Amino acid sequence: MRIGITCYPTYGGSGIVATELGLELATRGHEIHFITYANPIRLDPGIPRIFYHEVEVSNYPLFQYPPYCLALASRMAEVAENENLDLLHVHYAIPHSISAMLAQQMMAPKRRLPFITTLHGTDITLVGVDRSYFPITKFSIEKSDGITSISQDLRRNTYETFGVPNEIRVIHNFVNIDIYKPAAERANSEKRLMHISNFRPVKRVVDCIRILAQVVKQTPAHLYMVGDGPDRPVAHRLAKELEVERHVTFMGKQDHVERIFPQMHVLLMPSEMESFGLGALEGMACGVVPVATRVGGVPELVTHGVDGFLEPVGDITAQAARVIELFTNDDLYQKMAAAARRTAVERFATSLIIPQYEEYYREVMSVV
Ligand code: GMT
Repeated sequence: MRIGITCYPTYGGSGIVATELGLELATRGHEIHFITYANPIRLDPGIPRIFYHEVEVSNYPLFQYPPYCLALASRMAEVAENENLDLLHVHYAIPHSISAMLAQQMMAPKRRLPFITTLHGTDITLVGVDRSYFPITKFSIEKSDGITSISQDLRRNTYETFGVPNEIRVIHNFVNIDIYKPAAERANSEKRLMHISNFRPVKRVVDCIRILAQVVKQTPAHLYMVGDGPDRPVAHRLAKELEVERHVTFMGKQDHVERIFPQMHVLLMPSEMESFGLGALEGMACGVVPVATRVGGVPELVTHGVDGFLEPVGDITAQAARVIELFTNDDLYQKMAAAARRTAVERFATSLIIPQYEEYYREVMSVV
């Protein structure tokens, strides 16, 4: 198949899923055309069957807001025609599915160009419910030829919020278990906690600092904060205030997280809302045990007490107690780390999930 993929290329889990999906599909013989405003993160140049088409948004003094959505639609139609694309697959509803719909209409006199929208989370739970975007998000879902959601919970939420009539296919996030894998040897001199996110308020990064402050009162630990975003300075300040600064390292944005995860022991994901929790899955594939919040689609990934722990949002004491339990009971830790890896391998490996996308593409393409 010849597939055009559009996503937010430099930021967030949806871009990572879209990029890794493109890479996996190319490995399986499909031709993948990324149509984005920047080269997607995690996409090294020169990979066979992967092409990148940049969307250029020219500015004009009249435009207070350059119309990216239109530039994207033009580019999608152009690439679809020149490269004879079978399908467009857009990640994150707004504005990508509206651009895809316009491209589809531009192509209509020549041939059918179906498009699939994958819902990732905040496109529904934050942006979609915002008053200014609600009607267009609903419309974009209704107009898509296919809709996938990354968890049952997000699917339920989408139906509840928008009351759309479409069938929504759940296709969970996935992980390449050959790239994300436990280290042959993990440094055991220091107990390592990790957090990875875009440091937005929904991630509750300051909770990580509060958890750490409780943990170090009981047992030695070091917290590695990976990523960047608006709440990073707040977390930094709190670390100083709570006098745990020397136990925290802010690592900033990292390109090769598959090299970092295997050196960690526990992943903190104290999110307010999480439609799935890709970071937790990547960690679990590396044998890192997640201590997360019981929200959204996270229980579809983490089985409490088996391959990770789930506690209420904002319950710092409960989350810290789980970390302490793991850091002071090595048998329990080893058992749960092995179970975490097993979950990634047996339920979320690319070999299990990518065929679900391929199957869905065929279904959507075959509709006449
Ligand atoms: O929250 C993020 O990290 C970014 C966000 C996005 O849309 O880019 O992530 C969402 O998509 C990920 C990949 O499908 C999911 O694993 C995350 O759970 C989801 N984030 C939220 O729902 C907050």
